[in-house]
Amino acid sequence: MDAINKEPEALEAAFQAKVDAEQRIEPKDWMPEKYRQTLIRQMSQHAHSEVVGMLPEGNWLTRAPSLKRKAILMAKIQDEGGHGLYLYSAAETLGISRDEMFEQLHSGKAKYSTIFNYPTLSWADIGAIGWLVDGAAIVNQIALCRCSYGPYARAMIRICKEESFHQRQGYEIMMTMAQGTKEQREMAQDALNRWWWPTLMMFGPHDRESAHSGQSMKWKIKRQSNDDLRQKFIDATVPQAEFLGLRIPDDKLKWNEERGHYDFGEIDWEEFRSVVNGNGLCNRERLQARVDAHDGGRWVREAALAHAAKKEARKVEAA
Ligand code: FAQ
Repeated sequence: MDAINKEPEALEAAFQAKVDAEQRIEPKDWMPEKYRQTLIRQMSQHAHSEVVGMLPEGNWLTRAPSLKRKAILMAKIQDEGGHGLYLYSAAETLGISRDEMFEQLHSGKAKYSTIFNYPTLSWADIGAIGWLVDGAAIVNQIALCRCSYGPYARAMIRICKEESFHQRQGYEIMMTMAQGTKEQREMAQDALNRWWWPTLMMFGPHDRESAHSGQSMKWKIKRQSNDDLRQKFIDATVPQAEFLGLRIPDDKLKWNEERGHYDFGEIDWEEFRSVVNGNGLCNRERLQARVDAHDGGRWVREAALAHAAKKEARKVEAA
């Protein structure tokens, strides 16, 4: 039956049945308005995170310790920009324009990941970001490869492949430093100390506090809960830290034989809320950098539009 002739309840039931049957929802399919809005929120926040996420690493481009490290870091940062672009494009299929999404970011209405509001104080932070932040992003995004919305799931497959390279390059920096001089080992440990807890916050609040999880899991936008993904990340990362000879800054971290998982200490949720609400160490600086970049690029966008219009006019004239 044509979607137009169906009652809203029947449309919703057919939609849920499709999701339950693991069929993908595509842009032209009927979808509940709240599903569309939830995806726009999550995908645009995800895109903003990728783009703002270029800034902490960008800080070290001019100070990378060798030409090779500089070239690798440049390529990684460009990948993150590319991820933002796939995600903005995927979100546009839901009927929001890129300009609207930028406006939401620049006005402070849209969120982006808390992790990018922390400063990068030493070269070891670049290793820690690749190892931990990209590592956490992969754990979260592998689950999103099976998201019910087709364009988001497909974007995630490519993004995960690139994040996997990013994670390895970060781990390799940490390995080099952990096997280096005493000062280098101390820098690596200091970076782990500062990035560990903020990385755990990337997975969002506890399941019981998570406003959107229930509905998003039912719609198979999210396939695993915030706490399950956080645990998965910790279980995978602790042996990696041991291999580096570094200590994770959590006295409560301990393997629990019965659960088959690591137990760990409580996250400072006060700090999380404060960073979400714009009061992290770098929130203002990050947002200002994005606003300035957007304003600074205005002439390029205008010139590109003028060029396209001129080309089109010439084509019409010639015809
Ligand atoms: N930061 O009900 P929930 C990367 C907000 S990409 C800020 O649990 P949900 C690549 C949440 O938005 C990293 N806000 O929400 C890279 C919601 O607020 P709202 C980004 C957070 O959506 C690496 C409220 O709290 N990845 O790293 C955070 O079901 C290196 C309630 O929370 C993604 O965005 C947070 N950490 O679950 C780039 C992945 N956590 O909108 C450069 C896609 C929660 O009601 C360098 N997103 N909030 O005002 C997701 O998987 C989900 O959106 C979650 C949150 C899991 C983040």
